[in-house]
Amino acid sequence: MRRPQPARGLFAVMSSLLVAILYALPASAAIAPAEPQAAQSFDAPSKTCTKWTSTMTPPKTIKVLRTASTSPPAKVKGTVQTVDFYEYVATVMAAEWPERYPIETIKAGAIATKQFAWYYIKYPRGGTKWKDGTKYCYDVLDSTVDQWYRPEKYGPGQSLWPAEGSKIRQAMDVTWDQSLRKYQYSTRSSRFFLTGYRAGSGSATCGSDKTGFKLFHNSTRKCGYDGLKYREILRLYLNPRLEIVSPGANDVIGTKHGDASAMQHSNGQRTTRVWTPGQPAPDGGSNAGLSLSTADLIDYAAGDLNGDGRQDLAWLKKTGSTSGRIVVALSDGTNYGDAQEWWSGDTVVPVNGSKLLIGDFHADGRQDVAIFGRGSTDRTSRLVVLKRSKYTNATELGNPVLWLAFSQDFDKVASVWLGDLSGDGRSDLVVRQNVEGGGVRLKTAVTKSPLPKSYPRMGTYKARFEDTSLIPSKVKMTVGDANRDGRDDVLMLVGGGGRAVVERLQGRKLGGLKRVKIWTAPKSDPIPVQKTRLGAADIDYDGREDFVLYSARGTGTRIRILKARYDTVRQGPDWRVNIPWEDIRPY
Ligand SMILES: [Ca+2]
Ligand SMILES: [Ca+2]
Ligand SMILES: [Ca+2]
Ligand SMILES: [Ca+2]
Repeated sequence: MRRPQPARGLFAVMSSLLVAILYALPASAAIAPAEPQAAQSFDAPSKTCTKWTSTMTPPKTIKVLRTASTSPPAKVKGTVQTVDFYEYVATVMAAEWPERYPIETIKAGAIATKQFAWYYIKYPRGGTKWKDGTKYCYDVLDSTVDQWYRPEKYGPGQSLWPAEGSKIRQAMDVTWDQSLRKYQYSTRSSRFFLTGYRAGSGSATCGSDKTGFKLFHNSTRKCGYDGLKYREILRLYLNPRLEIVSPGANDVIGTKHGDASAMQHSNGQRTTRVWTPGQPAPDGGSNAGLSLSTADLIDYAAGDLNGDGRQDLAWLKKTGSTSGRIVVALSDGTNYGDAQEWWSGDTVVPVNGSKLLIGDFHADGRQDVAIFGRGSTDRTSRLVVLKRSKYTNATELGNPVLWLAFSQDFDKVASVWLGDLSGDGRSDLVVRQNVEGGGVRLKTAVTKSPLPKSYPRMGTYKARFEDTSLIPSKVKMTVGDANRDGRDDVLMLVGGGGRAVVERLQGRKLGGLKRVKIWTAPKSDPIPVQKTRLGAADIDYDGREDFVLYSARGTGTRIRILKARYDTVRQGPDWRVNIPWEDIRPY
């Protein structure tokens, strides 16, 4: 999640000059936008109005042609207003996706509302208006031809303006950096498409009137009541080939781009090292170095624990055989801040050998902390979740709740990750086993949706991938969404028997994994897989998590980025650092 900068003051000043008019129209669906229409073609000079070409970062402003009549002295009809884009979306949302809707429906609406306007800023239709002898261009109309925009009723300072903390503002903030695409197989490219929404039939049930391009107020509201999360709603209405683009995974430094992050293991100490794109060949890590003492240190993990879009660091310290404390250092955008104790108590599972994991188990946009540990009987394991229930209490984590207790010999777990394979916003579990006699196996369990009130909260734990031809020491894996379909994938680097191969095991709805080979390392620049460790981050800020390879090179380490594309990778950046490869652990 990423909160936008506070809205700028320009429009707030303008709106205060306007006379509030109460419109009789209901804040509902009668006021949905027109059908999507193809952008017309124009001469080059008139093609841009609000000049904004990015499809990754939302525009800052929008030009709106006012068609509504208001009373003097603030007659706006026929004028083009330049409006802060965030304010524009909030004002439209207040009318179109009101507070009484379920929050997940509002989130889906917030993405569609933002993208509708963004689309016409990026692909202008060339609208102009003469006023007092001057020609003004505009991006959208304030009427139902586009989206209903009435700041005199719903704008800042008015009674219906969505306040900070309202459902609308929460929904907008959680989804602000997210946008939608349709993948096109024919051109192997993704299209930033025109979203829309309409009232739809009052009798339609959730999903029954889906078309692949629009949302419907009536039925998506029912989806919200049915317990669907916004990604599930978007996928239901906008599939096939929908991509939910959520860029910047693993941004520690606060540049928005994802960073390469690894812990340097040395005697008695663990030191964070973070490398950020745009800085050539940094040496010895960046300024985000934080040192942890190894005394009683069990494990550490990265995650955004305060919802500002930056990855923070958490670690687990042992205080007894089944008790510990969780300490957090928040990233301030430049460095990790002071260590704060967030929780201490009974860990339920034995602390020794346990793994600390971070993920969102409730699909509420807040990252929770989990501990994966030994089960209470032989050859079993357990996963417990400590819920982060609100942000207002800066340090609050709930006590561990049993999420899954299952037949998995704890001593046979080679690696464990959290990832949202099913794409509902809830973390699922991925366990790697190295098969006796050869090969690699992955087993998964998916958190149920909607979430059951009591145990078990996960579906069946079962094998989803197995290849007995693989040599475990030459197979490196991590988890991230490499094809930006909103579902996490297992990123896999496979060596042995020739040149190294990059593969993606694509997460699927029920926790399945679909194997797709995407790239073979060139002969001229091979990858020493056995002496490589794998991390993931969205280095180029396109919503696809990229492969971060840490490979042994001389006495140091080569950090090599393979940027994920749909069916291949692009190489770079490529850094060399003076840290022995043996000491580096990606996190
Ligand atoms: Ca954070
Ligand atoms: Ca999930
Ligand atoms: Ca994926
Ligand atoms: Ca990327």
